[in-house]
Amino acid sequence: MSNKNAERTYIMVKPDGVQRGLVGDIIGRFEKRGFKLIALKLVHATREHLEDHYGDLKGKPFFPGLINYMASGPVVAMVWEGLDAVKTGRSMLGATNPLASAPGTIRGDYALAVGRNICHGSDSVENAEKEIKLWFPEGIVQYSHDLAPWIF
Ligand code: RTP
Repeated sequence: MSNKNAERTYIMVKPDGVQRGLVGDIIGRFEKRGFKLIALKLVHATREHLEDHYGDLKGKPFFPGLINYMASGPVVAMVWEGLDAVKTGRSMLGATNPLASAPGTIRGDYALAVGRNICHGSDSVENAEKEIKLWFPEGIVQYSHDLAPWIF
């Protein structure tokens, strides 16, 4: 049975988010919301790796441009854990097209173009599991916030 309190999602700051210095803001939003940071690394991904990540979109007219964009610089790969993390993570990111993203969301606050939309978030628990395995094949450090009783 799934435990929504311990749900995990894969969140990635895309190359434009890294270049624009938005990494700290994005991490801060997830921390302040109450999610637990489970894994984090800076990666300049290969085209093959990105084609695996976006495998479902192969054949879309924007696919080559998407791979060029994602391969243009390092990304920040993260796993966040907490209550309903997949759905809540997507709502914090905003709509795929920033022009349709509400103010207060990451894309709604910082982006205008669908081809430069700053961040990625898993769209289902099943895809989150696949993406976490793809980006963190080495596994994830386990730790408990319970060890730090001053964190609420
Ligand atoms: P993501 O996977 O990056 O979180 O985005 P998403 O689920 O919200 O949207 P998806 O349809 O999976 O598209 C993946 C990424 O492809 C780029 N895109 N460009 N030019 C276009 O029409 C177009 N449509 C999508 C965006 O960077 C989108 O986030």
